Amino acid sequence: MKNKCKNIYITTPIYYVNDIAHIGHAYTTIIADMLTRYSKIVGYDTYFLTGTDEHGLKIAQSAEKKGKTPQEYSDIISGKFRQLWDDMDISYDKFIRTTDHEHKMGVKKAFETMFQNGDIYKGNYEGNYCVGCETFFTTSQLIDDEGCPDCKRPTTVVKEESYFFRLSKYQDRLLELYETTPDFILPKSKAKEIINFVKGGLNDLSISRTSFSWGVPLPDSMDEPEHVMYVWLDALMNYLTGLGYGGDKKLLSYWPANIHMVGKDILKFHSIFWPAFLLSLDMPLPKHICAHGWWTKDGEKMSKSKGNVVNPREIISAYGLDEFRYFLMREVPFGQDGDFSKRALVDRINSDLSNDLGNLLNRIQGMSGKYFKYKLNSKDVAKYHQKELNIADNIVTNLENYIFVMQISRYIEDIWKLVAMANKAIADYEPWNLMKDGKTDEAMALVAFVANLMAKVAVLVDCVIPHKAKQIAVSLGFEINPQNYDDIIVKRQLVHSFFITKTEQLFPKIEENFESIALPTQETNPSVKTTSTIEDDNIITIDSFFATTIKVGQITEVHDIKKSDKLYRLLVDIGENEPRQIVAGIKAYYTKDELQDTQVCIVANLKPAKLMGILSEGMVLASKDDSGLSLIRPDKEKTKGTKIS
Ligand code: ME8
Repeated sequence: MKNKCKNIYITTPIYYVNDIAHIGHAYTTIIADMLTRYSKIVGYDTYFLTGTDEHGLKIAQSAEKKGKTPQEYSDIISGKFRQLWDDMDISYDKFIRTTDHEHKMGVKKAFETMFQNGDIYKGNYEGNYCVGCETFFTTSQLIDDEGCPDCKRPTTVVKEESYFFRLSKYQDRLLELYETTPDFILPKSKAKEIINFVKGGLNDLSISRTSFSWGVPLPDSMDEPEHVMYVWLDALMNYLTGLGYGGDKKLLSYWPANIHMVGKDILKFHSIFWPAFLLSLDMPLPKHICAHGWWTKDGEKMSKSKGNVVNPREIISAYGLDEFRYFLMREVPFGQDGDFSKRALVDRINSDLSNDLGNLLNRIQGMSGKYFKYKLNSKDVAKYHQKELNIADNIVTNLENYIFVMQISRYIEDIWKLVAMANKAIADYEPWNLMKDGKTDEAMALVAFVANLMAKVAVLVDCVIPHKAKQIAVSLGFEINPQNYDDIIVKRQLVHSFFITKTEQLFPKIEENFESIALPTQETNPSVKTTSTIEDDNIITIDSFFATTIKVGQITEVHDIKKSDKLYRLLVDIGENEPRQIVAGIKAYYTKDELQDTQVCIVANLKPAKLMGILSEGMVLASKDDSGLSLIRPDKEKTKGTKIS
């Protein structure tokens, strides 16, 4: 087995208890869960921490509004978070609360250590504070002298005695960190903004408050009963106290964290404040801060007042837990913003899960039952399918490269290449004809080959859709565990034999009609057509249309191609980690300047092809008539990567 001794430590943010969990919180937690499950199956000793952030003015105010003490209020909401993660089968090892006694002890210990190291001093704070973001701002950072630059809500003026952390002292060491560890912040594209911020100069940070009391008191040695700790110092410390820092230290061997999974909204706290605190504490730094994008609903920001907050429980009960997990991880490349719509979810379920994966299992069950009494052996698989096996194994070997650089949607996309390969093998070799022609050995080899591909898929998607992966494994008669990961994935071994069991449908198709926008009936509006006059042999269903992924992209570079007066080589950013390279025959109609930084629509799931020896990873959409060629573009600027439907 792989280096089993390696420790992996993965965390989510600890969520504020001023609100109940929605799709954004679920997304962060699901991705962290996926990475944890992956690390465990690969054989790493993995620890996964999540929890709730319960101190600070924001929570105190929310509790007051509900007529509860902050502790009572925190107990209720924290309990709801934990219950949701339990119901969603999130594989956390510890659920930490910042009101836990051990945590508070650890935070005090950290304050004392920083103070002893000369990094904390007493002063007076005068500035602006956003309660919603629990963040201090200088007046020059505000919008119209008052608004929070992050959430835009009004800030309040704060003037009070405070302890300060010498953040400014760490400016150079932070810049050195970003330079020497370019993958400290992932995706790497997000590092630039942080580096610029730090280069702009860091002010020392106010780390204690005296105007309210709902927080961790300063250590007794400071003799400052009026002060409580700044909530972000308290909160960030959870990553260490969760391992026993300042207490029994039992789990500190997991430190440093491999992955702090966060949303982009709190990247600054994790990539500036947190490493500076750790440097002051003389503790090793985390390996990666991974910042994902923001979810909106049907193109709009979610908010309670709009009533458009996506509740994970509702989605899961309507569409299924693994379906929800799959959608979140597959739909949007990590780091990009995503839009949640039921239609997009149902499209994914019906195409990727039901049509591709579910049907494949169905076919394996059907063929093995009909031809081989549900018993398959792999003895002739290599004889007939070695070439395909090599291709499949090369895809599988490469997958590992995607995970810890957060190319999660890419990981899933490549696994689906195995699914496609299996479905194609059935179509190409036609086992029903092999059986008719008496080529039983060949038919057995084919069905067993397909079952082996399915076994690999099941092991690989266990971290993504764990419950359905187990259903596949039960149907194939094998187990998903680290030993089998090692045999099937790492050592590329075949499963010698299968005893197939028929199970219920893996992903039943969802019949949901999204076209049902209420139209006036014919009686009230005679101009509304009720029968179609379209006459076209090529008519397609909506499903066929959605097999094509068309996305909005931004042209970031335009290059000539040697010896071609028709083609440009374009780099088009469609919100993935790398821009797509596309060769387009539009040179006769557009100058480079006319194209640079403009938006276009591209077919994003076209098989890559070489044109003039250059790989083209998509097709730019255009329309051409006698008057020439025009590119098809969105009429208002859209987020890069937005799907066209
Ligand atoms: O910031 N899209 O807690 P929080 C994507 N307590 N992710 C979203 C999201 C959305 N629309 N909304 C929330 C805090 N999130 C602090 C953290 S850590 C030491 C302290 C997710 O309850 C995302 O992960 O406001 C974001 O970073 C987190 O919830 C913020 O949770």
